[in-house]
Amino acid sequence: MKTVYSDKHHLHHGQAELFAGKLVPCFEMPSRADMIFAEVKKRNLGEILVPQNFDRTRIERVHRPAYVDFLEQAWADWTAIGETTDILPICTPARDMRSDRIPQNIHGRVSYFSFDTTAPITSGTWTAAKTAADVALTAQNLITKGARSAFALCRPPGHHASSDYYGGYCFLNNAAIAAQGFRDAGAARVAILDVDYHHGNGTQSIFYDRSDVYFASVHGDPATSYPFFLGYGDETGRGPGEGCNANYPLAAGTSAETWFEALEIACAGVQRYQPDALVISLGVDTYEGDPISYFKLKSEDFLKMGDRLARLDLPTLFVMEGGYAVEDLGVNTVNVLEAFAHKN
Ligand code: OKP
Ligand code: ZN
Repeated sequence: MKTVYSDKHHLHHGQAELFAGKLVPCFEMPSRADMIFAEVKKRNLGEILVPQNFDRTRIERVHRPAYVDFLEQAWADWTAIGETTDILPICTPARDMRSDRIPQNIHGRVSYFSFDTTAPITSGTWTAAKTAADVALTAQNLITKGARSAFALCRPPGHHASSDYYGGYCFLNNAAIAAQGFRDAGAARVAILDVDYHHGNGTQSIFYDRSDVYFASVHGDPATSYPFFLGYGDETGRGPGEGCNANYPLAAGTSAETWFEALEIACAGVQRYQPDALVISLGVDTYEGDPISYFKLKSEDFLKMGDRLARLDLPTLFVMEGGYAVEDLGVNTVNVLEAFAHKN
């Protein structure tokens, strides 16, 4: 399996996120992608490619142009008012507040386009996020050109970012951009299977009204797990998209055995949909050692996961999402990919 990777992810390096009432060092750190990259090389997963530079219009197929403008300009707008630290929002438009007017000043704009306090924007965030989207599109293109699988080693991750807001360490939705890439290259139906511990709220939202992209996710129950406000089992899609969204929320503390039962049901849904291509939002924060998540998969379970995903027998793009037990992150991630490649 080929890997697409760029070291430009280092340009995104937040200082701190708000966690349990304190500013703590960001869990989503550059060493994460470095660890995965080192393991890909160590185990000879396959050739490693740098991303091509795609036009911004490819991103705007799933993100609102005003949002992309905001991300590209945010750091310049922030430093223009004399600020020098990372950008974090002050407030968020809740329930009955106005969301039809984009504020003019940078503090207002940051608050408008974000939904939490975990994703600082730094001087290099736009370049890193744009490059991660390019990584996903480059890997998608390999599959469109005939490869059976590919690994997009994206950082920052993407699945919490929606059409016009960021949060949860995510700015551009790499998996959604790639899924749309498959559609634009002629695939009639694309499925996205999200195995990250956290619900992929952004991906769900982007495709919620559509029948051409199926979204399935196994994740921590939003009643007790981040991102709290999306990911319940009764969210099944809307209008033409009815039946094309499938959530499998599991209680915090869920065992590997129960997790694999849910994966089995999610895989059956993907199979029924008969997609032309599959995108896996690959978070490995389901690991028992993850510092911010609460499932109990062991490193060997990630081999089993790769094995199961291979049996779907579909052209498959892996897009990196979460995983914060940095020491074991490379092994857990490459376990999925290697087991998958072994069967394909
Ligand atoms: C990003 B991805 C939980 C705090 C949650 C944000 C988590 C973002 C996860 N106690 N902080 O889905 O891995
Ligand atoms: Zn996660």
